[in-house]
Amino acid sequence: MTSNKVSVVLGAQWGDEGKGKLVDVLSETVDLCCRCQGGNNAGHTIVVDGKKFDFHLLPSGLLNPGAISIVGNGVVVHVPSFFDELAKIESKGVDATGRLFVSERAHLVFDFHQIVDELKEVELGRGSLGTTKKGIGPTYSSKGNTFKFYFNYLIRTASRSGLRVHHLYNEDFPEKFKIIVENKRKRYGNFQYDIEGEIQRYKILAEKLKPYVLDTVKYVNQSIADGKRVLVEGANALMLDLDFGTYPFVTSSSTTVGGVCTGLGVPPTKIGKVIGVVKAYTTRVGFGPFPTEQLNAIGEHFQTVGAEIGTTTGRKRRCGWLDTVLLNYSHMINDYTSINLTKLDVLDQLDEIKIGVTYKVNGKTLESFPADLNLLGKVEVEYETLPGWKTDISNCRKYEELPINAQKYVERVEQLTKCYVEWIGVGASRDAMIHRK
Ligand code: 2SA
Ligand code: GDP
Ligand code: MG
Repeated sequence: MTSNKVSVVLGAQWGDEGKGKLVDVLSETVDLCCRCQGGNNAGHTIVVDGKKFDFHLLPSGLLNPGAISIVGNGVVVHVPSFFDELAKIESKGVDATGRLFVSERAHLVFDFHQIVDELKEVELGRGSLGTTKKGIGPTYSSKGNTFKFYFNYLIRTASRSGLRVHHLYNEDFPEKFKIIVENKRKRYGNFQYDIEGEIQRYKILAEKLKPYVLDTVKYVNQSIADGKRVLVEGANALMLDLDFGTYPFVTSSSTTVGGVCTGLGVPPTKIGKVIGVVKAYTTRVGFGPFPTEQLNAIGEHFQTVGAEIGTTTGRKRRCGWLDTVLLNYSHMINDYTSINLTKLDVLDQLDEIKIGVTYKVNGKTLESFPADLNLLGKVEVEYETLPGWKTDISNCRKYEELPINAQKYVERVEQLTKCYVEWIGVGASRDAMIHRK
């Protein structure tokens, strides 16, 4: 039996590579566009005819009127933000009626999770992570993996105390909600929170949400069986993955291709293309080591020319050269079938361009990407230097139209990563993309 395969778009670095734009471009040819992890910490920007759309919780495929959008079971959902974002998108002329669904199994983010997110960051002090304070970590921690003190031992346990979308429709929802908030107050101090007011608010929100709630596991699998074209939009990125990222400076979900299976209930045998989105340089928001970071004029160039400002929090993104040690680690875990190299135009004015190719500690080359951040913080990066092209490439739409030095840069990235660069971004707008077949 031949089966239809799911295509996946994943961030290959520390996020903000331009996943939203590729998803928007690809969604013109799909029937379903699904989010499988993360929440409204994500910020995916799409520019169409000069109009800017920011997606946080909702799939970027919503701009394509022919695609059904799915918020999968692995996503954490703050219901008020769901409706705020929907209203904002609809006010720009997008009609989402009957084509947006949220999994009944998705965990709920409440305002108290956001309060706790902030309190935890304060508690961590100098060791804080620089989260988006959207309550993502506390919600995933209620769902599953969490750390607890047990007779002086710090143990990893599954908390299983979260509330999911379907719980909104149970009679005992208020009671469960109260117990959870009280427990958080025991742990974090008696923070201000109108529990009764919140319960009343969620009575109304639950009714409003009803038409969007679906058994998405069944729906997505049935769609695949029916030969529908399914696209998955990864949020955050490999280096922010809870297991494989620069722990603890990571988000709280599985951002790898594995997260697609657990976040949608899709078997691995149904996954086809896995497109890694790679920015032509590197950025990260939040704290943690960043070997190719440039705290100099080059970093400022990327920051200003690339407009590197957080889509969700407005924070300045840290910037540095492309890092192929990191990319090869990312590629090993996700096995990208091809790459979308984005923001190549941001390099237009540079005389020369560097690519990080090796990590060394005390003169010795590291054989694999370090798990220990003390070690990662110490690495010296060896770079290759390529000549720039000093030409505006923003109007190029075919590979052959790129200046020869830009082509050489792309081809060097391919050699270093052993992965085909299928898509090249040359500007923010939807049409500013080169597709090599
Ligand atoms: P969280 O809030 O618990 O997920 O934060 C944990 C770490 O994950 C990082 N993180 C992100 N990194 C890049 N982009 C993200 N989305 C927004 C954007 C971020 C913004 O598109 O710009 O606006 O600041 C994102 N979301 C989470 C975060 O910085 C922490 O390092
Ligand atoms: P995402 O989180 O991976 O979807 O990326 P973000 O939307 O957070 O950040 C990417 C930013 O770069 C957005 O402002 C996009 O509009 C913009 N962008 C995407 N691709 C390109 C490109 O090829 N060139 C330029 N100049 N901007 C781009
Ligand atoms: Mg982003």
